[in-house]
Amino acid sequence: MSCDELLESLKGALAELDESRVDSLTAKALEQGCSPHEVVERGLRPGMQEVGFRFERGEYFLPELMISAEIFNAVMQRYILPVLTKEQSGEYKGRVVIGTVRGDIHDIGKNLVAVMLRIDGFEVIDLGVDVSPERFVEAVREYRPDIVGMSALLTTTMLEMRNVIEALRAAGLRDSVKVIVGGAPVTLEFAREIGADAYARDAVEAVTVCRELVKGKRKV
Ligand code: B1M
Repeated sequence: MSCDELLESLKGALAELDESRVDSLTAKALEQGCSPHEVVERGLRPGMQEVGFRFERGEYFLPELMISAEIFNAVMQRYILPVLTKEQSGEYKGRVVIGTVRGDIHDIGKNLVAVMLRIDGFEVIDLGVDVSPERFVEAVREYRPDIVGMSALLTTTMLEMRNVIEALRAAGLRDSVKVIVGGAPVTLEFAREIGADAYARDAVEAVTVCRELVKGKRKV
């Protein structure tokens, strides 16, 4: 099977919540030479999206969403992270405070962004999920990061990103950090509208964008 075919099957296996097939197809795809990034972005992430569509259509319920997250995390731990961490660059790039915004407990994408940033040489302070604007402000005071990263997966919680930016402004800290936002419902237009400095569609792009942000080049 070609890489494309393997990744298509991987997407289907995750959508079906077939853990052993997800496991074996991930291993095969990596053996075949598909990059870990391709496996995640063209196999696993579309599989998760399909789980989401089935949830919307009433074919899946909350337990299936939770199972999909467990399967995703298991193959990340078993196959993807060991390959990625071998690629560690080591050179220090800067400090990032990251979190999933208030009201939102989705953390798979945020964790992936945090891992990729660490591998690239960023120091990452991960505030976890359901992070209030006050907590972001406190963390900026405490850690003095170069960048604040926010993730949101719900159309309702993405609005919290604006509140964080406003809270940073009110605390007189907005100019001391660059702000990057991301997550499935977030767009470049939304990032511009709320006054973020940058947006990234996936974890690899987040790394490239953060590198540019620390060099002071990028403004959305
Ligand atoms: Co929920 N969920 N969920 N869920 N869930 C979605 C997001 C949903 C789209 C499913 C659907 O209906 N189609 C839908 C939101 C609809 C909407 O708002 N329009 C939804 C819903 C409704 C809910 C609940 C409300 C369900 C309920 O309770 N009735 C509930 C909300 C809980 C809450 O947060 N308050 C809920 C709960 C859950 C679980 C806890 C069961 C579980 C999450 C487990 C966990 O994260 N630990 C879950 C899951 C698994 C999903 C789906 C199926 C998968 C999400 C995922 O992990 N994707 C999701 C469907 C979907 O995504 N389309 C869905 C894989 C991950 C690698 O991709 O997170 O997009 P993603 O991250 C990407 C990019 O977005 C980007 O890079 C990442 C890597 O490429 N990125 C960034 C992310 N953050 C970034 C930050 C950056 C830059 C890039 O800079 C800082």
